[in-house]
Amino acid sequence: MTDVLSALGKRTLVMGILNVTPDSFSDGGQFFALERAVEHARRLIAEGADILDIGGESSRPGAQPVPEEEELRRVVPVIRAIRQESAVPISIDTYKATVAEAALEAGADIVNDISALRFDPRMGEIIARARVPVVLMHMQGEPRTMQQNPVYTDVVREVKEFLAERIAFARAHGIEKILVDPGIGFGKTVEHNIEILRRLGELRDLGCPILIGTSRKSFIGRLGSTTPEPLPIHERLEGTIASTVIAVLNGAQIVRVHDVAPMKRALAIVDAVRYDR
Ligand code: 8Y7
Repeated sequence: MTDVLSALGKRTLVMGILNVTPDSFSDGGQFFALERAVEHARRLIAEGADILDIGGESSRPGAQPVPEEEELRRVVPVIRAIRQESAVPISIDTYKATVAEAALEAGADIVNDISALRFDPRMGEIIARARVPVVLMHMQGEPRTMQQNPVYTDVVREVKEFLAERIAFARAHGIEKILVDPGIGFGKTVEHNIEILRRLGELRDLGCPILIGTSRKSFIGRLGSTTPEPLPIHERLEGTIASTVIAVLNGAQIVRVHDVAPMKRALAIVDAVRYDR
């Protein structure tokens, strides 16, 4: 199942984003949210997603935390349902050890922790015991306030030093499979995000596969717009593809995106050049 990671170095892997948040269009409650999520998962799989990243709490700037019980109610049934019909590798997007534990029990294969094992003291041991890969992501601050005034002397150096420290921490807990992520948009200005994309190659020295997520993020909406207003979400695909291609040419091996089919079409060309096929 986690054999996906064996394809690393052969082609770029696409992680499809599956947000499981309450259904705002009907009053059907949990059941309809589950049905909608499973249908979206089927679509991501059909489009060729190599991994699904399932999350029950928004990490968008300014978002409020979701209680643990609610997060569990959202993600666990979705993971179980997908597992019943597909062997697609599943990543659980959470920084809570209890949620990670239940998700792994339900069939998840990877833990994507935006806090890089900092927010929950039990996370390291849960992941080590399950012997699954972890994604360690850089973030300055916390989601609710991180975009208020991010400051760095040298953003790439600081991200790299942070990730090196978190890799050592994960290894000390007995975690062996480690992916790193610079955390585009997590406590970063537009300029910080640009600098990270330009110099992403410096993170190769860490010796871990690099994952990156630029999909539909605010810097794309701002850079791509010709007016003071950022581009609406549905006009951010081209910027998402451009930024992802740059990241891949600079060493990213896994890309986290909403729009799997267009990204797969773009990466077929990138991979043909990059991996000489
Ligand atoms: C990322 C992420 C989000 C990312 C990793 C959004 C959960 C915000 N972004 N996880 N999660 N990397 N590893 O706009 O960039 O998708 S949520």
